[in-house]
Amino acid sequence: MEKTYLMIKPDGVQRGLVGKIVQRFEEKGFQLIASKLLHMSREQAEYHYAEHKGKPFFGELVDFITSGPVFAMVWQGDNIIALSRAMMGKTNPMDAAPGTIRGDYAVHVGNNIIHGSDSVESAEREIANFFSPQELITYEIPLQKVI
Ligand code: RTP
Ligand code: MG
Repeated sequence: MEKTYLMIKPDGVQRGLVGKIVQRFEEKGFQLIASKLLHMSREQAEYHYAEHKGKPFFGELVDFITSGPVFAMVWQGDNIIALSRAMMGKTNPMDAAPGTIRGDYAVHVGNNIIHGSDSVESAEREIANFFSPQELITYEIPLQKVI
């Protein structure tokens, strides 16, 4: 089953949006297999955003993501990487459609509420940056069938 790393950024945590955002992914039909509130180190942040190292916004991005606690989650489901990014909306909330998380709750690109992995490789790397394998709790959902 495909897994992804979803993270409610410090702005989403401070605005009390954790419950609403978790609810969207539950209602979609995805399965939560790990979660925790954490305040990441600069090292973890620089590793998480390594692909953006050298870009003009990198310093601000690391400052922001380490400025307060984030709500880190691992979710699983078919095609969850693409589907969760569609639910999040475009990176810049100015371009994010209403009905998406960023479209509904955010205005500025630097404060766009949520992160989601963009590939299977990124998801594996990002999950390992914040969770040990023992923290991923996979479980059967007997009444769930795929048709
Ligand atoms: P994320 O990694 O946070 O899920 O977002 P994303 O894939 O949609 O966007 P990405 O290109 O990976 O950019 C990572 C985060 O950097 C901030 N950003 N700021 N000031 C800027 O021009 C700018 N561009 C990107 C955003 O907060 C974005 O989520
Ligand atoms: Mg990204």
